[in-house]
Amino acid sequence: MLIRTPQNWDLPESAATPERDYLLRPRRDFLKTIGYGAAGMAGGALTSHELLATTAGFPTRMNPDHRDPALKPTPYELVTSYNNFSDFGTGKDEPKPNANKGWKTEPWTVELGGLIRNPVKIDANDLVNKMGGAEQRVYRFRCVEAWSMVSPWDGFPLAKLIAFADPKPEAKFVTFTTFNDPKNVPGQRGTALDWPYFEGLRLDEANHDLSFIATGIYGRPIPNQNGAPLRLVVPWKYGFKYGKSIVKIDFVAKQPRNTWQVLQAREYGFYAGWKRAGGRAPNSCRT
Ligand SMILES: Nc1nc2c(c(=O)[nH]1)N[C@H]1C(S)=C(S)[C@@H](COP(=O)(O)O)O[C@H]1N2
Ligand SMILES: [Mo]
Repeated sequence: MLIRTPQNWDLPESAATPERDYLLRPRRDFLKTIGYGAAGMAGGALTSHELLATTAGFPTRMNPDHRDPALKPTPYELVTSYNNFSDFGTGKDEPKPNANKGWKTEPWTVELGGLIRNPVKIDANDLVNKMGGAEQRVYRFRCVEAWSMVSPWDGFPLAKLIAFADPKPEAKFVTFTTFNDPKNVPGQRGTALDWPYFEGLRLDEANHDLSFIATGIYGRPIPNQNGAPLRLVVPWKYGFKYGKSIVKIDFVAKQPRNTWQVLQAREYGFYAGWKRAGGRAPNSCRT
């Protein structure tokens, strides 16, 4: 990861999507609105590729406990076109075209393993249904490169998945292994990172009410470039913790080494908490 000078991605409030355009309308109206060019939604209708992402759980419902009016969402078009997904290129504009050139994110299998009583391999859509469907939460997230976005994420609390996996007492950490397909994904044939991209959380942090598995953005299935069909979101930590396109979740006894720590341990730690002393999680989504 290059450390870059701050960009102007901290958008002025005037550039953000007005709340009424996505929060207060019935979902079907909202989809119509975003599909046909409301202000702040330059994206237009869904492409066929976008429709291939995991679709279980939609339409989703806003969780009012995780919708702070002070957080003004970044427009859909920006959230889904300015990306960090090194597997598909290091330029912010590369993941969107490169991850939509035939890379298949459905069907998709996720494996739960390690120190748990319910090891399982499960289809991503079946997993969402097992988790009771999807809800929407608005979180800010920050990249260590000094830019941030506010996204309405759809998905389910990671704590639900942990309860389903049923960890044994020896399990103290959770790891997230993301997909590895060097044959079809050129970036993964390079040596920029130690593939596959790999992240971890302490079990109690993973069980925190804010820790989330996202399967959508703005009420739509999550696009490939944002980590279809499921990716991690932990709003009090930096974006590099948010492993995208996860294939395996393991429960382990010892603190693992995450991808960026392996590359540059002095700059990227394991906890990577945003401005929070001791890496502790906040009580609300306003981070
Ligand atoms: N598999 C994978 N996951 C990843 C990355 C990556 O390169 N590969 N980059 C991380 C970084 S540094 C950030 S800031 C976020 C960016 O997520 P976004 O593109 O959806 O905004 O994804 C994280 N997850
Ligand atoms: Mo990042």
